[in-house]
Amino acid sequence: MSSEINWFPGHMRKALSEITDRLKWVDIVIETCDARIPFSSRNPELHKLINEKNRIIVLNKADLADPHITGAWISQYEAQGIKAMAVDANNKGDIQRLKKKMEHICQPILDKAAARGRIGRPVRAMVVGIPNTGKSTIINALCNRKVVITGNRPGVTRSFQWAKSSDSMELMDMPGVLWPNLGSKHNKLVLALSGAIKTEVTDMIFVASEGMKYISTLYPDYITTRYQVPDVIDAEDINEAYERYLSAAKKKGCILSGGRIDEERFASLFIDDFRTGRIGRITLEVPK
Ligand SMILES: Nc1nc2c(ncn2[C@@H]2O[C@H](COP(=O)(O)OP(=O)(O)OP(=O)(O)O)[C@@H](O)[C@H]2O)c(=O)[nH]1
Ligand SMILES: [Mg+2]
Repeated sequence: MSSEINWFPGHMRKALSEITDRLKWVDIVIETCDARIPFSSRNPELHKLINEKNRIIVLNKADLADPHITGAWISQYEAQGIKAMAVDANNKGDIQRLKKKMEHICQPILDKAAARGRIGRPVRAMVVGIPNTGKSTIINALCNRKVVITGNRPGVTRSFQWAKSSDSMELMDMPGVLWPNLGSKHNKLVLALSGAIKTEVTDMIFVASEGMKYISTLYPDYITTRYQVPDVIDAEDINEAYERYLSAAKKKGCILSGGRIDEERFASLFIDDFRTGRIGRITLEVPK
């Protein structure tokens, strides 16, 4: 992957304007981020749009993230007066807590509506965020049934869609949106590694080898243990990092006929290991 990576197709531009147009219809916005990359998975364009609304930041996929660092992020948000929650969308308790928090935040709006005669009006929520952070999964979990499409790749939801959780809650699913240029080289790398950027526009060998190098600096034992490679001597040494990458690929049997290392196959395997938590619970960004 080069630092020129960019993925801001037409449907994302359209989604941004759909979000802008429909914000007035909702009482609260759920901004889903990826708990493994809480900084890079927050879209600055979205942030500008929803800053004035009732909002909860959901650090989703918390089951894949380092719980101590997730706790530190939540504490930081709370210290800043920002409502935030760590969520595993597949955990019923987490979803119940999210629902309760949404209802609590929206209660004053419902009370006002009731005073004007609109008794029992449902809470209306919009779920936004970058691709593949689990927006649609959270909506299905809140509805307790499969109402919207989910998928293990970015760009699954293509247009806004209402989903009714119950008589007391209506949810609007939105396509995941990135932003032009995607920030620093670090942002791009971790967005690609986490699965927010579609595979076709990324150099997977670059993402995997740089990802492995980066994870080695943060969690050296995880890589050594999973791939049975030597301990890191100098985490910044690119030659050593590349040797460890090749050695891990060899250990995993990624070898082409003639004995050459199949770097591409190992890249997919490594990225999949990271995305499914098989390397360990990893967070790539700590609060500042
Ligand atoms: N481990 C784990 N996986 C999750 C969680 N939430 C969602 N997923 C998985 O993440 C993938 C993406 O989920 P979606 O709900 O389709 O994500 P989305 O944000 O709606 O994605 P787009 O519509 O493409 O923007 C799916 O494979 C889900 O099963 C979670 O809390 N933990
Ligand atoms: Mg979706």
